[in-house]
Amino acid sequence: MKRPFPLAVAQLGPIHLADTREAVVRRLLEMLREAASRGAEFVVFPELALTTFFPRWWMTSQDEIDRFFERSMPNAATQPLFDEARRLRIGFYLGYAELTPEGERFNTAVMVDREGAIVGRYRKVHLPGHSEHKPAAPFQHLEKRYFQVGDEGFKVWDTMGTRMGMCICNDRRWPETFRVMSLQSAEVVVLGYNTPSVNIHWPEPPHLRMFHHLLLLQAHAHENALWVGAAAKCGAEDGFHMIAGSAIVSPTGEIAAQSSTEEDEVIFVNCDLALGDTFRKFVFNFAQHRRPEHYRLIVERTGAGDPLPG
Ligand code: ING
Repeated sequence: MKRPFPLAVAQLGPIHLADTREAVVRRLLEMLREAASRGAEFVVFPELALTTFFPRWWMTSQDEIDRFFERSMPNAATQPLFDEARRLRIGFYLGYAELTPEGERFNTAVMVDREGAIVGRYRKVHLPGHSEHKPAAPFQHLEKRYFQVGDEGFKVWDTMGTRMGMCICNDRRWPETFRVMSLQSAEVVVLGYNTPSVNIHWPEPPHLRMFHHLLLLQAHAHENALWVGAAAKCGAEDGFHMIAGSAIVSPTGEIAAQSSTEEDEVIFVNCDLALGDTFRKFVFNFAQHRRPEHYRLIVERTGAGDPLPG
């Protein structure tokens, strides 16, 4: 029996330093309305969807850095998005830089239900890049400098008639991210990303950025029997290019929809959650085929490394 979950991914083109949050929210509203017109009940927006990818810039003044952070959510700039989503009865994922009342700073995403209520929050765990200035590099990647490591783990929430989890960008490169959520019976994982096309550490062939991005989404979706929705912020922000490749991936591991531009673009799939049931029952059946005691036996008998180290 089909279990429909109409999902849209709203890809954002560049956000430049000079762009205001209000201008960006107008773009998000336009895509929210398009998604609703195509029957979506949930929309995925990108990581850090309200500002340019500011970790590319070396900054020393905390006041200057904090201009990119939100002190509350929703707030004056984003309230129109929450209001319109509630009117359209659409839930959404929104990534942004969070500055807490206690002065903590996270790369955060919220999950908002169809009543416009924040039902879940995720703070990015895998912070890539570096914390010191690399003056010789063409751009910086200072997430380790501007954010703290997320302190709430990978959770799964019962909402929108399914069990849905969240992650952010670099998290998608680590198998633990999706496995921890599928062990909590997630059926859907949604994420946003800002992925530079150029590697500042070695002359990586450009095609590998997109190849690895899609490979990881497809592999982690399939091996965890998940629908995965991934929204890019992409194109050249003040001249610094980031890949697109927004996609909705099925539990089969196949790409069900993919963006074809590097601009604001909505993709949509009427996902059938029952597809995941099949793989959870006959292939990735943790209770039947993935027994923790099997791993313990291996470690006891052979002294091999713990399969789940750390
Ligand atoms: N961006 C990139 C990402 O993980 C990166 C950084 C790219 C790390 C390629 C390693 C390899 O997609 C963010 N924001 O995490």
